[in-house]
Amino acid sequence: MFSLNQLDKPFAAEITNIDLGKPLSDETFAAIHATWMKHPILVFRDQTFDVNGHEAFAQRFGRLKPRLRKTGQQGATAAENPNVMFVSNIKENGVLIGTSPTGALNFHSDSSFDEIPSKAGLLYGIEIPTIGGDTLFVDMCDVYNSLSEETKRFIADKWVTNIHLPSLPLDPTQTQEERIRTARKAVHPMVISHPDCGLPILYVNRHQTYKINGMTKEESDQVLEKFFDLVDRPEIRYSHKWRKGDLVLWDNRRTQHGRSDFDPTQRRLLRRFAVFCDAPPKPFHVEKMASRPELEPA
Ligand SMILES: O=C(O)CCC(=O)C(=O)O
Ligand SMILES: [Fe+2]
Repeated sequence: MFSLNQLDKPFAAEITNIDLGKPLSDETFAAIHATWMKHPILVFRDQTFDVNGHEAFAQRFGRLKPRLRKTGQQGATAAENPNVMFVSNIKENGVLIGTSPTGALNFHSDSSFDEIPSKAGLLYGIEIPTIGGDTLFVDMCDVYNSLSEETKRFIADKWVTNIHLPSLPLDPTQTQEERIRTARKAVHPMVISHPDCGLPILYVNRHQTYKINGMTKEESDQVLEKFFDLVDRPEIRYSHKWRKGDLVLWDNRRTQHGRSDFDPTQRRLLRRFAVFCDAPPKPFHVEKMASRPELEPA
């Protein structure tokens, strides 16, 4: 049906001999989905679909999540389709056509600052710099499993607040306090349960997790920093070196991703669709959790 090769980490695999631009039978899609549940990072090589083919494949996974920025805003594509997003440093008429234009990116799980984040990201490589700009992936189920029993007990009943601080140039009239207060935010369990396979997943990330609820910011920073350092270890990541025509599909519940730096004078253009989760992330330790708390004032 298609060929599968494990990449240098067991959670990542490469799929060849499939054209995602052609209609896929239910049987083929079910085989892709089952493979994805075993390897939450799937790299499909040599894809040539246009934006419609890309969108049609993304829609097989569920309802598409619109991009954050509106057409005409800095960092939004000019495309009328509200679901397509570019990750790019390219400017047209002096305006960035995509988000996350330059530099390294901290590990994160897309839209974890929304009550209903995305379950899948589908990123397609169009223009690739010659060195750097790798997308880095970590399996947060593995990270959870590597924790001591004492740490697992400590985090079992915790909620965290995630916030969205945009990667684009800051509004110079806002103070940092105002940015945090007015940012898009959501409260989620620190350990979530994978909705399809029930596995425990550590759900905090350096880019978006602002605070553990019920702790002071200082206490929380100290605790979170240890988890962020665990995620940052190079030996546990799969570094995706892009080739033009790659489509990378990630399970956004189970994995986090970041990016290595690259030469800002080289063009980088990737096109992305994201798919909504079916419901807010659920706690792994339901019996230990009080009901979802209100947002704490920042
Ligand atoms: O630029 C990249 O490699 C990753 C960008 C990213 O975080 C995303 O598309 O969600
Ligand atoms: Fe992302």
